[in-house]
Amino acid sequence: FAIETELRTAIARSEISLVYQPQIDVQTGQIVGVEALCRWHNATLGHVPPDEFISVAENSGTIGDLGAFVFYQAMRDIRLLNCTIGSPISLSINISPKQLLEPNFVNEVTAAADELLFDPQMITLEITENVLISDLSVVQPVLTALRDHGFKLSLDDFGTGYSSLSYLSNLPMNEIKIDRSFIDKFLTNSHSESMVKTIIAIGEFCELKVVAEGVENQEQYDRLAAFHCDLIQGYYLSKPLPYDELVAKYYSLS
Ligand code: G
Ligand code: G
Ligand code: MN
Ligand code: NA
Repeated sequence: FAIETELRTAIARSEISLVYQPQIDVQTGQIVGVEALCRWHNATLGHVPPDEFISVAENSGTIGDLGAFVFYQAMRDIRLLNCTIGSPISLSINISPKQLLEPNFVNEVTAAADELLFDPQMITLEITENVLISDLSVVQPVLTALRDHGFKLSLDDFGTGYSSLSYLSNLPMNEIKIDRSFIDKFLTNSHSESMVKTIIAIGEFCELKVVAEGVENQEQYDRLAAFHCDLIQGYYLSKPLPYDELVAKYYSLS
């Protein structure tokens, strides 16, 4: 219960921060976007990983506030960055299934983009595949509304959950992210290699961008490039960085 109690006041105490992990276009080698990931440091609990506190937030009714904090902060940061660089980058934000299905979500995220003058076309909302466990008749109108407002949609952790090709063709997605578990071992495990190739082929066929996450070395990068994966993310290029470090590493103007 300590996590739940502390989490209620974590935003007010400025304990939640964001880090940004670059996404590189394999064709050009340029950064074309970043994924925002949240971090929580609490005086008594120390660093609590998002895997733990996101589900607590979902089950204790605070995911709406936490999620709104994340998308406002991320849009503020990346809008500021985009104002100072030549070619603007896109912003990927993780949206939990519970957060997505809160009645005000579409209004709030749209209002945030409006207020901060952030073009929704430059925002990708990442939704994990297991959102599809929920009733499609509930999920689909929300996704369609987001697309109508201009947001891009990405299916995160692809290959691990319950999607089928019929889901994919019925949902207004723009992108799929190959789950890290396949990238971890696709160089040595033929099943994982087949999964990676198949997901890339599905992406091509469905006209979806394909992102590989968790790329940790050059061999993986080169192989994914040879397979025509579109975007690469992972420690090989950069771990997720606080805003100031992201700017210093990639955009220092000195
Ligand atoms: O950053 P990383 O290790 O530790 O993230 C672990 C998990 O937490 C990932 O599945 C990631 O999608 C999720 N996560 C990180 N930040 C957020 C966030 O702001 N919102 C949601 N819903 N999930 C997040
Ligand atoms: O599920 P999601 O894709 O949102 O989560 C991304 C998670 O993967 C974050 O926890 C992030 O810190 C982590 N991550 C990013 N790049 C790498 C990597 O190259 N290797 C490993 N092991 N984890 C990574
Ligand atoms: Mn993600
Ligand atoms: Na993922």
